Amino acid sequence: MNERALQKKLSRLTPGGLRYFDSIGSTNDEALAWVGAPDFSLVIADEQTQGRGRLDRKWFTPKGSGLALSLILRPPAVHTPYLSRTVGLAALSIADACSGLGLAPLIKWPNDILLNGKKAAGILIETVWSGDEVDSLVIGMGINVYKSSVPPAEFLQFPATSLEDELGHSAPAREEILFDVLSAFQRWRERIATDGLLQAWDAALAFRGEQVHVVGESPVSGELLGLEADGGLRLRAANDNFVIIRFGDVSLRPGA
Ligand code: BT5
Repeated sequence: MNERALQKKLSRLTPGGLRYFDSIGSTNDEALAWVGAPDFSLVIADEQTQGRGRLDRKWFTPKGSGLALSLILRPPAVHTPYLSRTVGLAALSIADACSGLGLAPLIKWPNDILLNGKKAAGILIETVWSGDEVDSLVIGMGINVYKSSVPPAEFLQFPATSLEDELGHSAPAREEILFDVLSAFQRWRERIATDGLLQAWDAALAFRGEQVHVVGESPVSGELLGLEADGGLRLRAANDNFVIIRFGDVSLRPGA
């Protein structure tokens, strides 16, 4: 991957700006520090040395192995009521790119993409505020493309995989996958206010109708029913109590 090839490949998507690094700490950190970045600007790196998950967990991106990118959005005011759906836009975009390769992705709400029950991608969204208003959103996406992107098992709480592992043959060049993810993102973004987005997101959820544990500040277990309009998750807990899980630093685990 190099900057010139990326510029050429992505030109049809007219990114607001593009910063490419052979190696970086975290693309999200670079994106957060990019003052005045235009809408749909991108930070991409071949390697991250301090890649971040949620709650200061680590994200593993060895050199030449996967996609580590941060997309900067400057949301227009009309999108303000729907910004909580942004994680769905990102998850569906990665899922669409996987489907385009003949894979069968599912979204482990809120921020993971699973292939065959294993994590192939994660999303980390961070917000830059200007007073009470959202100035920009940084959407970090880490996608395991080649086998070498999969961390050693002792590094993981949940099994991981890569596109190459699941395809059973070599994966396409990362620039191709990036193009597919970003063009899907642009299509879904136009539909952020629609029921169609929610339906597609809902249909892609992993563990629907199954028992899950929600691990986080307020743990709860129940049957996963589907999404709320804001992208929150609806569960049927014990005694037919319906529980809505809003976004936050929660993780799902399958099991009764
Ligand atoms: C995430 O957090 O899944 C969000 C990951 C976002 C990474 C992107 S890469 C570009 C941008 N720049 C950054 O610095 N970050 C973003 P979370 O749900 O908290 O999951 C983190 C957990 O996933 C870790 O504790 C590990 O167990 C596991 N993990 C780490 N690297 C992985 C990998 N490459 N593949 C699968 N699992 C991984």
